[in-house]
Amino acid sequence: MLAILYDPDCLLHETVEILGSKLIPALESPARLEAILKALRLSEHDVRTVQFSSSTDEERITQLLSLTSQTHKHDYLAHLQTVYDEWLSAGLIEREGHVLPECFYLPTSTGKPMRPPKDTFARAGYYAFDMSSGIMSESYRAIVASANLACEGVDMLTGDYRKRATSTPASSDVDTVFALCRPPGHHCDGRRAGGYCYINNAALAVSTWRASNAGANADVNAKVGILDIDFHHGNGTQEIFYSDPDVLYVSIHGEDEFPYYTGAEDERGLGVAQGTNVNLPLKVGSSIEEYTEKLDYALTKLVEYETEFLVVSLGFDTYHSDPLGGFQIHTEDYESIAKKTRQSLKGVPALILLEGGYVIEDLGNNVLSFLKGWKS
Ligand code: Q9C
Ligand code: ZN
Repeated sequence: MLAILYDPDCLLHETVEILGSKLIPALESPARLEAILKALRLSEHDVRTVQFSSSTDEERITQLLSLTSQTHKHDYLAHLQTVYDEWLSAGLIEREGHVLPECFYLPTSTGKPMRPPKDTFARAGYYAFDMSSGIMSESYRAIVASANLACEGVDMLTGDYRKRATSTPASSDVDTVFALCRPPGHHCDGRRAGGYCYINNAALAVSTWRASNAGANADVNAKVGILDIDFHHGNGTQEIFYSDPDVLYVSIHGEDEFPYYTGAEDERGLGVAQGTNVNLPLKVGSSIEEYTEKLDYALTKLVEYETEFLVVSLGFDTYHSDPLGGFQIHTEDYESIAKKTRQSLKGVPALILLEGGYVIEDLGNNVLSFLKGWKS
């Protein structure tokens, strides 16, 4: 059975970005999620709503933060929570304003360790790598709500969700959860935001999965496979698991596209994790046939690895008319992509996390097409 998870607070984050020399509403907008919800509700899909901010369960809140801290630096998380208020008090922005960095952290030859600057204005650039990760008044609430969906999704797959929420039917045999995360996560590397991402939801899912295994005296090092099929390379996810042999990260993405400095084939993982990072860059303009070849290879890798838990970083910016993408992929193709993936990894519990996808008009249908293929 497939369950879909949504948190209304994910709609609250609404920031701006630079296009050319103009400040515009960020393409990663609440309208994306609204379009998906509308399509799901008009179809037979049941969407389960959770609202993290209304949770009074102190233990749960502590748990989410502690799981996030396993892959994200404490000072970075604190920055996400406080920077808007600090900028407001310092008179750097108005109430409707957005925190946007001026100057990014520079690697130097001094041998000095990275250290956050004292000045709150300067700190914005220390904790980001681009200008597509603005922060406004409600951002933190949405960021945490989005992250929590990844956590809840894992809990549903492991049965921990049932233990906490007694109202949930005891016999739910959920083997796939689609978490409607917004903001997305795969560009965040645990110490800085970028590419519309603030917390790496996929990394949090892995931590949650391991914590559940530990609690159940099961194998904490159970093998996790991450299939990243957003148009962009998931530099953040790659970075977080680059030395971890128990996570296989496989990504199909536009060659030489954003985030530009990562995603090459020769990035294969470090030390004992050599071979557990697989980048499959594909030329801009590639067809679904060319895409499918890469996908088949990616799935073979995930099967050979003996993936026990699958995380799919799912972006719809591979769509032919996406303003940030560049593949020739159409609505019906998502059905075959999903079907192939599910068939290759039959029986493996799967958490699907929403990443990018910016053609609002077609986003709903693209999601429905993917779900149709997954369930077939
Ligand atoms: N002025 C994801 O798809 N650059 N992120 C946008 C527009 C950032 C994409 C530039 C693209 C980030 C999750
Ligand atoms: Zn993307």
